[in-house]
Amino acid sequence: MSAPLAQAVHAAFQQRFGYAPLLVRAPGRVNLIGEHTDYNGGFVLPAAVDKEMVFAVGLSGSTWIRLVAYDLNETFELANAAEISPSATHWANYLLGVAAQFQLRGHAVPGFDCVFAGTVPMGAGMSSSAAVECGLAFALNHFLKTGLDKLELARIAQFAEHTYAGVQCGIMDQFASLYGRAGHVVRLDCRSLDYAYFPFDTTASRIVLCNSGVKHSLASTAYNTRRQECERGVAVLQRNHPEVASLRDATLEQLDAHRDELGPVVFRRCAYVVQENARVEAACRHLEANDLAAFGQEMYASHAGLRDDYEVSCVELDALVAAAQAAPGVFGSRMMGGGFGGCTINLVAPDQVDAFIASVSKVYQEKFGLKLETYQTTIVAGVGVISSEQLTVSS
Ligand code: GAF
Repeated sequence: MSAPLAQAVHAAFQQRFGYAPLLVRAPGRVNLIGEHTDYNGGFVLPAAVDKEMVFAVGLSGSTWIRLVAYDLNETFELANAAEISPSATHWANYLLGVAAQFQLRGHAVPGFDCVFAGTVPMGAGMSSSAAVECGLAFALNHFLKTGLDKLELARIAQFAEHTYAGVQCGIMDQFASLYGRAGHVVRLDCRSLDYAYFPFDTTASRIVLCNSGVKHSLASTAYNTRRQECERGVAVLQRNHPEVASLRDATLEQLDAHRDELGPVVFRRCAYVVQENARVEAACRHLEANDLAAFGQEMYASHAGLRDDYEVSCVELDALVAAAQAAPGVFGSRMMGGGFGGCTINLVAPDQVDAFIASVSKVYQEKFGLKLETYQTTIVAGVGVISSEQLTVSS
């Protein structure tokens, strides 16, 4: 947690609103493997990381909602908290959508004040939006004394994204932000919502993110189209296999048998999802066996599927993965998150990190004339209160 950032947000709140807020931190996430599987009832393997959003929140004592995006130096105000609706102010929707979800569940939301800022890069596939949603959901749960568990808060955040951001996302990002555990990745079964933590030793393998700088727009129809294509695939399979409730239940043999009815595009989308689920399960076995080389091979295969069959990569991400594959000390590399830009995730031997960054940056500069931004991340705990001790730590 960045104490200076929390101090700045705290001070901005005090100055603007004149009373003491609750301070909350909400991390972004990485996903080691299992992409576009969450909304198909499949498996994912994310972790919360040390790129975080920080919130100062308090009840305003009136009907006003007053929101301050500290990084953007922008304010949004709504006179009556009982009349929340989607706004033309893009960033405010992630917060308003969360408050609206509490209301939909029958919890009256009084006026509140919120200042937020963060270090999760926007549009980098690290779930800055989920961090924003989860942080406020956590704070409102505290103030409204609603006593909702973390799973319900994740759902609130996910549905805020559906309704106020227009992205029919799965639950991975919100789950990772809320359920993160320091030093662990979490395997989530997105159908049963069972989960298990696996230790991930970042001293044996560093997690290095390479930001293509290409902005993905999850709200762009491409993400929602992928989801619809998967649903079409399930509908075709169900005619012959009523037990197939989601692609999680489907097999490659079933897909092959109905290839003509599915059509080439839907076939490829579905085949990718079925194979990616198998890769997550294999990857977890490799992690338990401490076999990072084998784990990395699953990552490369995941990228190939995302590029060729799911078609959510782009030339910049493909070039970054190819450059990583050619660099020394890299266990695995792939695009991460929704796609169409954002970051690659790379597992790199600690003593090779500098050489890796230098060589991939050089390739990126030569190929695209772009300066590559990279982040070395550590795995942290999920959403929580920032204590006064944490706030006063000097760093
Ligand atoms: C985005 C979505 F928000 C997630 O739910 C998930 O589908 C991911 O893309 C792809 O795995 O981050």
